[in-house]
Amino acid sequence: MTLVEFVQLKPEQREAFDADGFLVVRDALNSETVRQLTEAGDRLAESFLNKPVVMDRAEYNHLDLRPGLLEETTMLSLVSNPSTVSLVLQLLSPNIHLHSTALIYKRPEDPSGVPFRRGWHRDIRIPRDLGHQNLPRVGIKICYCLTDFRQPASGMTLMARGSHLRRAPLIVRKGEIDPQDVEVSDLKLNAGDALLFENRIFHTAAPNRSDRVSKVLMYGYAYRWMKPEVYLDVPNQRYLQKADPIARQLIGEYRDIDTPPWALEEWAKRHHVHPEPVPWTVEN
Ligand SMILES: O=C(O)CCC(=O)C(=O)O
Repeated sequence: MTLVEFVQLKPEQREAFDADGFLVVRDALNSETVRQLTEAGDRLAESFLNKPVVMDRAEYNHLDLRPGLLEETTMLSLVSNPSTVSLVLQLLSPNIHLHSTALIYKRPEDPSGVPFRRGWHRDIRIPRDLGHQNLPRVGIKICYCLTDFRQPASGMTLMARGSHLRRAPLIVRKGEIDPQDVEVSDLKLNAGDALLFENRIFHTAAPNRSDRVSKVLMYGYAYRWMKPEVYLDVPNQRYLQKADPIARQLIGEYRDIDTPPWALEEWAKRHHVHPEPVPWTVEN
């Protein structure tokens, strides 16, 4: 896939993303692409999928595989998926690259099992250094659904709607697992849909109480001055040889942040979505 195809971010999509901290993109992938990605994902997850059944051990039933995804040709080409990456570019800027990759599978757990402790968090650990006040938006993850998520509690990541603007930690009452004063969204999505969410939104993994394995791929994009996760730090030359200039930027070939990101800047100019330049000084 290449970014030859341009998808305009609609004003109402921008408003929804700014207000909620996330955005659903329906039918971001066609069924053939979902099939190919699932085949590749199942290959990578083979030993996880073949483990004996043990209910009610979240960590045992949850796979979060990060390195090695781009070895799969379909997962490599997903890095430039036009229907989603076009939108991420317009929400951040052309100065971005791939920051993380994850294949997340959750096996079914006992539907009547006790609720388990959540892992509510904001991404990239930025609040550990900057606190919760005045956090910037610096990255967006694209969660691609490889299975349907039509029933509640079927393994979709939970989002605390609007919590990206929160200036304090979440408040969870003693003995409870979810925060009190925010709307917890368990989104109903179909295979092929994508969920975009930004780094500041509080979100958590949740158990899969359905009777099928839940499957998603999550690709995180961030400004080029953000160091990617360690397994993407040095781009593999084999990936770069197969890539066009835009994919090369996204995979991380443009390492000098003082050099402009030509490939995506030109793309943004061509489609009239290049942000206004920000000067260092202005004449008074
Ligand atoms: O496994 C999940 O559903 C959540 C993943 C997550 O929290 C993350 O990628 O930051």
